Amino acid sequence: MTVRAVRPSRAGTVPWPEDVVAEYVAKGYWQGVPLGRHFLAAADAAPDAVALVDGDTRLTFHDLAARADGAALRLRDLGLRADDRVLVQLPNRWEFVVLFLACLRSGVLPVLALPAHRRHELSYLAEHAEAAAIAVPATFKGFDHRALAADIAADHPTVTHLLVSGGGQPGDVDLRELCAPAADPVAARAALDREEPGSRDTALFLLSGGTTALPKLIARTHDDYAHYVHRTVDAAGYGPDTVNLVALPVGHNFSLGVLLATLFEGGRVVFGSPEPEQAFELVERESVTHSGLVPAVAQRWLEHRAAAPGHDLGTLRGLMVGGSRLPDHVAARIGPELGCALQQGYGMAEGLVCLTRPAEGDEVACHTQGRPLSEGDELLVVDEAGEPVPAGEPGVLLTRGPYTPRGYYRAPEQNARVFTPDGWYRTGDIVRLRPDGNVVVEGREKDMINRGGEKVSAEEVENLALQVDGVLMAAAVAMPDAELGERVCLYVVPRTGREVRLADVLDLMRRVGVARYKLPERLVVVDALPLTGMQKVDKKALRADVEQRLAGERAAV
Ligand code: OOB
Repeated sequence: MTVRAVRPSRAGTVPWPEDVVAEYVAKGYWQGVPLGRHFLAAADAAPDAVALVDGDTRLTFHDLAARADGAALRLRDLGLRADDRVLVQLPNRWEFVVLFLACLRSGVLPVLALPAHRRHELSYLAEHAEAAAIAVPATFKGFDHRALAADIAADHPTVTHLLVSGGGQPGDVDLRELCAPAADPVAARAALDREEPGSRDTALFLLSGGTTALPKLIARTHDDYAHYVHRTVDAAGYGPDTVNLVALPVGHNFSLGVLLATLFEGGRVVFGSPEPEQAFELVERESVTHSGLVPAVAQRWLEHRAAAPGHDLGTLRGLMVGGSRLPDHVAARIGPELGCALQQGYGMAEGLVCLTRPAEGDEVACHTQGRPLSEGDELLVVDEAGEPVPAGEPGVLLTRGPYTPRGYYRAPEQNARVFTPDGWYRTGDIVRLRPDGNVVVEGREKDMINRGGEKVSAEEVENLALQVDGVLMAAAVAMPDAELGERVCLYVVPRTGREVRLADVLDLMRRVGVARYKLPERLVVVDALPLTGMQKVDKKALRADVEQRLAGERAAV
């Protein structure tokens, strides 16, 4: 076997130390096989099996592989090379899967944005990743993604191609044509195999959930992501008979892992809406066996099931729920009411993912967020002084392991804050580690609002609010919400003699072009913000304040 140099990924990724690499290789966590080859192995094993269902489009493994290789060669024809970046903002459609696999095959790196992102986020990502291309649907849910992508391309000279799905303009690359099968699949495969990416190269960029003003990029390698995917297969029990309804945005680590895990096992991915009526119809029509949801959506499934029990959900075996805390009382209803096994998930784009294991029973599934996927995952729970807490006590979780990179891409200051010198990532989550190895998420120290699984950085919202005329000070905090768990509440101190309304803040955020899920849903105007002894804004006091206001309002009705 030829030994390849690891591509530098234009410097800025933080590699694992060499001794750790040697250990991960020796222990078999890193198999030295790029992700594209794992997919092709599954495709070769069952070429005629249906791999992907998206509405009326059904692609077999053979189709999908031929399309991925066709698209990989066409990316090269456009001049895109290994390590060039494509900013991908595609909804859960077949084109996403083809383009993503094409990237894996060619070494072009996808930067996975979410469909909800707008100018504020995309323009930063294009800049920071030095995107060479942007892939978007022409329109989606009434929004003109093509127009926004064209504006961003005009501002960013690195962007040379717009890949547009369904209705582009002259000069755009038609993404569906790009994703057509290779004319000669055998030759295409051979050509791509000759220049296959190295397994330790970066394979993709994920976005961090928000804690800083702008999202950070997480460079994930072929080896590290393949380990995550394979351990997901083991923990979820996927096989060739798995039919997985992937309803959450595929740009998210949670759904991307599940999607690849299903395909690598020769199972079938079905794209569809998470809304219960449509989802239940799909479960029936496609004999869906598994799905993954955030708690807010799982709750809607339960409500719909209770109100309209008509659909036959008999094929459904496993429901993975994660991304934000699933309340124990909701967890307890899933098995009995939906007739399938609940599997809780707690994880992060930075790496570590925990899942409850079906064999450990209902108590674990309903009261914990699971245990790490890999025996190579290290977990350390520390107190405020950074010392390990006594066993079973709550503290901040630090982690490192074979699929948790040692730093963000090109973010040395942030890395100095959230990665320790010996490579532990400080998750900012407050957890309890049970003697059986399962984690219970108790809270969070980081300044983030988890709106039904969508992560909102308080700092980002505050910086935007400070641009509103008349705002002197601003603080964003989570307010509890029965449906989404949390929503964004903004406290502001107006300048003397000025008035600030929620509409003013929303106007500004819309003008800047911020993803909608970040918009505050309540504004509280105060004379001063409470401060801690360290003269920082006392967010705990603000959270208590908004809770009290909500309780008062509930009592009043
Ligand atoms: C997943 O990934 P991200 O990157 O969107 O968000 C990570 C953060 C965690 O640090 C934690 O604060 C929160 O989301 N979180 C949970 C949770 N799952 C994630 N908080 C409480 N309970 C849970 N079950 O959200 C993600 C990535 C892969 C698998 C699952 C979730």
